[in-house]
Amino acid sequence: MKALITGVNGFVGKYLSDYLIKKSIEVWGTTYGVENIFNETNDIITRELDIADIQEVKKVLVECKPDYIFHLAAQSSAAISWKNPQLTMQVNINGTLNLLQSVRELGINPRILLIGSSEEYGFVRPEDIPVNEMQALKPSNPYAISKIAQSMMGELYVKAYDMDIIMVRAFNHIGPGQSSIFVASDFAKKIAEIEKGIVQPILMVGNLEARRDFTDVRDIVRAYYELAKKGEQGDLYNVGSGVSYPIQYILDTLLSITNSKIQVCEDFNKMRPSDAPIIECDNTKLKNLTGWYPRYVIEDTLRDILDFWRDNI
Ligand code: A2R
Repeated sequence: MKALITGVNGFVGKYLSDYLIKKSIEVWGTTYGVENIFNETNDIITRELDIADIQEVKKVLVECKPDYIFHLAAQSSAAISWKNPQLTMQVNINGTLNLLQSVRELGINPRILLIGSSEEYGFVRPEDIPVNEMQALKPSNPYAISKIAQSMMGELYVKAYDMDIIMVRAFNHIGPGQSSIFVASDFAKKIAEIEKGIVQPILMVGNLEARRDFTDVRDIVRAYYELAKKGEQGDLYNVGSGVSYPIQYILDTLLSITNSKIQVCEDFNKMRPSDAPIIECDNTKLKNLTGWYPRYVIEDTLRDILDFWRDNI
């Protein structure tokens, strides 16, 4: 079995590649932009690829001939999608189209997982919690729209060309190695900097009341693998723990692990008044199909994130 992971150098790609290798799957990965962190001991065959270039996409597919494609390559930040909506659409929509078209034109038939986001649901009313796959889509940023377009293209290619595609909506995932533009990593990195005396012992925070469904990235990649094995062609699955925590809990847990005395201050620039108060995943469909459940408890995940920053600052 051979799997191609686009965006293997990203946060999720590193964990997914490790997991697939442990399952004795031959892993190929495409890298972009950053220095290639993989070397031969990682057992991954890597190719540089700009997903926006269809000729490059075809070249990689011809060479690799994957049984599975995990399409992770993306402009993955909602915040950056406001600053650069064109780039977001180019990478997330055209990039996905390049992948689907290339597979079709080459006449190969790998199983493809298109990784979307809970951002596609957008503003969810508390009475619609937990969010299942039938929830109306009310995107509130360009990134969310790009991922909706991706899912719709996926569905269309299944119907029109009978391609073997599965769509995923992943809820917030966290873990060691995530960029500090995401909340848990942001807090943990600051705490590690405070512990080392690099910055003043003050932590600036945004809205602490919003509740989000946080899942450990190591559980997320296990769900992707299960869906690649057992998902129904053309179906769409939520991936998330099913439990939501207030951001306040993330903060309090991290503060309880450090010995540093830290002052917490509100930063009005980090407040997003349009945020949905609560987002929680209905993962019934995933659970019924695969028996998946999250194995990591959030307190352990947060400790691992803080330890990561302690080691990497
Ligand atoms: O921007 P970079 O240098 O970090 O590279 C990212 C890569 N990427 C691309 N690959 C090929 N062609 C492009 N034009 C292109 N632009 C960006 O995709 C990065 O290595 C990878 C995405 O990784 P992360 O940003 O770390 O996202 P994460 O958290 O691993 O999420 C995986 C998937 C994404 O589709 C998200 O939208 C979704 O899960 O939630």
